[in-house]
Amino acid sequence: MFGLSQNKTKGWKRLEREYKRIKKVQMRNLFEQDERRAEKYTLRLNGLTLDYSKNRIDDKVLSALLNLAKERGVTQKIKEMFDGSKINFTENRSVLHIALRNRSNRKILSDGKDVMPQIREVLNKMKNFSEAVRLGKFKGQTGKKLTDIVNIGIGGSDLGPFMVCEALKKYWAKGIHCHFISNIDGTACAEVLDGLNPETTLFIVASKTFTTIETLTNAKTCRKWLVDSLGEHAVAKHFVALSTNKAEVEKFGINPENMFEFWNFVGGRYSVWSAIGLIICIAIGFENFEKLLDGAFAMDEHFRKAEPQNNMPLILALLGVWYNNFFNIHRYAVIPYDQYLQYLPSYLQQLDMESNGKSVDKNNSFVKYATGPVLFGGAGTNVQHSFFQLLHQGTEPVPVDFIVPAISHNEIGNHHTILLSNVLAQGEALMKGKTISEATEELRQSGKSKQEIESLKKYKSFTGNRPSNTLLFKKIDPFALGQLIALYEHKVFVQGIIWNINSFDQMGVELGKQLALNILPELENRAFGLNHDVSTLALIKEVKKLRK
Ligand code: G6Q
Repeated sequence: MFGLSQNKTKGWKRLEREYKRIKKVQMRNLFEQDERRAEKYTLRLNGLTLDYSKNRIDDKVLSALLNLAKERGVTQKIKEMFDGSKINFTENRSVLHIALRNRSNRKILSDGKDVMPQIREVLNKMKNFSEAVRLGKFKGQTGKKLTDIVNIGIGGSDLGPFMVCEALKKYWAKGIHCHFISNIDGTACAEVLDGLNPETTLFIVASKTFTTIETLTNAKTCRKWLVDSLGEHAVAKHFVALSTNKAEVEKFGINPENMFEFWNFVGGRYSVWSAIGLIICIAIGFENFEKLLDGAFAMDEHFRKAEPQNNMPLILALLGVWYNNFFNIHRYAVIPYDQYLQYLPSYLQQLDMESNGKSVDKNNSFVKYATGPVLFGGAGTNVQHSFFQLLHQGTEPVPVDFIVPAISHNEIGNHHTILLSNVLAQGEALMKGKTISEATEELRQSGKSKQEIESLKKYKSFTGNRPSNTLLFKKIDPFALGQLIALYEHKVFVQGIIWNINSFDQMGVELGKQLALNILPELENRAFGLNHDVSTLALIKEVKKLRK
């Protein structure tokens, strides 16, 4: 399958044979045959447990999957990332989000230069600034404490800080409130600004390139809102920037002293560990932000050093490949059973789908196999009452990752034990299902007539044999969250290696941006009859009519 000819490799063919062998095997039988199955297919790391026993695998499958990883040179590729090789080859860049959370004294090189000193310098600046804001030492223009922090950014400059701030809400400093403006839709701005006091508001403009139209437009609107009330001078006290682009930051009117730098070796969707995390530092304190980095670093070290069969991100990645390429299931769901993690699926959606939604391989050929799957999800138990019907009885299985903190930050009555019983039951139900004879027996016991049983038994049956992973840990805290995010980052990376694609560019985002720039002048009556298809032309006309 790989290389210019895209011929199937030996390892790939071996997995195809394994698939033919195992496709009819029921997981419930595998559990019956092997009492040690759960223990055998469980990995543990710093309080994080991955139970992957409810997958359609056995030792032979696992060994064939690990063989594929070996064949694809995964270990070497991991080393290349950590060594700063330019693995983002379409943009000629190193991929060094791992350096942002390197908590050791190890040097990490990009272009032969150790990147650690500059990373530590920015971290220090983030520490000082966030502490000054939290303590009320860095004040607004009129001398008041800054209590409302607004992050203006989109995509990678929004989803990470937003998800982490929400996940760690219990750690927010008293009296500090975080807000996020992302969408170009004026509603996003209006809803956040409504009710805020300019004197106590700090805006963080987060943009790696500082050219993103949504972010700059939102930032300009917020700037005007502030200046209208406090005057031009106030900008220095109420605006900071997070960016790689000093020139554009200055052009926008933010003093470079108020800029927190990061670098091109940090991809947008991997940037939560960089200056992009400033709002997190202000909300939860720098010490807690460091714990987030510690968690990610612990996962990095594990990923770098653990043997393949014990390597959590690697195993998760291989299971994903198993379903995607051999069972032809091109989707999966991530379901956190914790309200604070409700935005994790959206965050992971970008991480996975922007990284591996690619169809040209590293040899410049179109791939002939499936790459990144569709990821979706939502918080349990809510989603049990919406799309779980399809997960249980739809025509195609959807592998699920259940994310489960054993303790809630809000242990009220028995809420959390009910929640836990639900998540454990879902995994069990998906795996076991309910045979027609079991459904028949259940209906009989409930007193249904023969005729009723006949007409209902199929509707009441479940095929089961539907895979899930369970990621269990004590409580959602900064360290646990750091570990979890890094786990998925590395999983996505390994899958990119297997599929021979570049997980670190995002050319697909560009086309829509280009075309929007072409349509804007028409909507604003600055140009007419540009080159569009007839459907788009008709829609432009209609939109203009409605807006008259
Ligand atoms: C992420 C993408 C993308 C990016 C946004 C915002 O990996 O590159 O989501 O983060 O387009 O870009 P800026 O930070 O440059 O505004």
